[in-house]
Amino acid sequence: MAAARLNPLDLYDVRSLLSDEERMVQDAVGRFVDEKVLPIIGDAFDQARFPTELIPEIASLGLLGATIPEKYGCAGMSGVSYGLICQELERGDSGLRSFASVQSSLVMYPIYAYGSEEQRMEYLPKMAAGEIIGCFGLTEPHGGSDPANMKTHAKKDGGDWVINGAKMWITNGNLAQIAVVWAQTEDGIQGFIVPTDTKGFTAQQIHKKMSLRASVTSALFLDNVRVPDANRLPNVKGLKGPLGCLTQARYGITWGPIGAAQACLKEVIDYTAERVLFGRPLAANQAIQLKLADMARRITTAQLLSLQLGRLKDAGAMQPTQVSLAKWNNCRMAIDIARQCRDILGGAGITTEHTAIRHALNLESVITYEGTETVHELVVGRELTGINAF
Ligand code: TGC
Ligand code: FAD
Repeated sequence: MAAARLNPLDLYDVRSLLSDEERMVQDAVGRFVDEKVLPIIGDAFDQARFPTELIPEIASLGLLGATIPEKYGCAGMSGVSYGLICQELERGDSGLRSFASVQSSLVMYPIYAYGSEEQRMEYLPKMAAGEIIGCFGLTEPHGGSDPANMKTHAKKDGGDWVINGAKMWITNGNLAQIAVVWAQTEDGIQGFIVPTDTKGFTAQQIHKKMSLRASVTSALFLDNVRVPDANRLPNVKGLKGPLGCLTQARYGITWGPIGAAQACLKEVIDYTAERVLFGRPLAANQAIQLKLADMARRITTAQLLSLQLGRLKDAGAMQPTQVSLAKWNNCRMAIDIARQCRDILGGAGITTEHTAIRHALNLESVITYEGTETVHELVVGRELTGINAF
């Protein structure tokens, strides 16, 4: 009797390791992506347009700030569920996952983890509902890998803070009603909630992007922006504040590229079965099967890595170095697979009628933001040797 066929996108049945609730979350987001995202995302990418019309449904599915407790209007899901949300959204497009990552891990998380109870109550329910969109300003034009060398500064002036500086490559910048801005102060780096309609605050959208085209990316300028002390995040000082947010977002990003790689592999499995060259399906060639097998091996490895990371996160034991290893591995896995799938599609692979080139181009950003591949390799190297090579 022939063995039952395995799921080519989940060869180790990682889904069987999920709880019922986690499977339900994955199915709900998967349906949303199949029905609402995939039909429009190729055109949105071509038009360099973030599909804002999807925000209400993303919010009503509980995908914004998903791990934050229900008390704040959020869904109170597990870290693994959050990972699955990222995986499914990025199966649609990295831009959509970026939107959710920034809102959830980079804006709602610091308000939840470092904010006052008043700040949590004021912002989190509205952000979960998609009524307030946020952006996260850490990177500056002179070099994002080294945020300790930050030039943006905030000066105390009576009961206010006056912020001056510039931020670069900021996701959601021109969509946002609030920005979490990190600035140097006399007491070290601190975070401020800055309403984007504050006098002196400007967001300028970055155009000509060949990557993350279905996402808004902006430069922020702060010219004597004045906010009250009530807008400072009171419970953290120092670089560990923004780096703590990055750990949350990077965790989600370990899952996202799995979805992008699955989308690409699925597309070429179907394509190579149908395309006939030299009198046989493309898939009948050893050279093609070796490539497909290698993709499945790398996706499986990434799935197991992220799931174990998620279990560590939910047990409160996840370490930043472990996140770096998975972010590095899974982004590299996905970009290699997307590029190879583009090649297997031949000429057809160069248009957005197929998904591989869109994912490959998007992954150029994903492997760069939230710490470049080199940064994460060096974090792991530092852990192994005890020597800081930065
Ligand atoms: P270092 O001396 O290592 O650490 C300073 C303090 O921070 C603590 N820490 C962390 N805490 C939480 N999570 C982490 N990942 C942490 N890493 C370090 C550390 O314990 C220390 O605390 P304390 O109490 O001793 O003060 O700092 P360093 O300057 O040596 O860091 C080096 C390096 C290169 C690792 C760091 O600067 C870095 O990660 N650079 C990359 C910057 C980056 O990733 N930027 C991302 C910007 S946001 C973005 O890209 C959003 S894209 C989103 C989207 O669209 O999806
Ligand atoms: P640099 O830091 O100048 O690095 C340039 C090169 O030098 C890289 O290859 C890097 O790996 C290498 N390098 C750096 N240090 C070393 C070293 N010690 N040894 C060897 N090589 C090294 N930032 C935000 O704050 N908020 C956002 O919402 C946000 N969204 C983004 C969205 C997009 C689409 C993109 C592309 C970026 C976004 N970023 C955001 C910024 C992102 O985090 C930075 O681009 C990233 O951290 C790298 O910084 P950089 O671009 O200044 O490159």
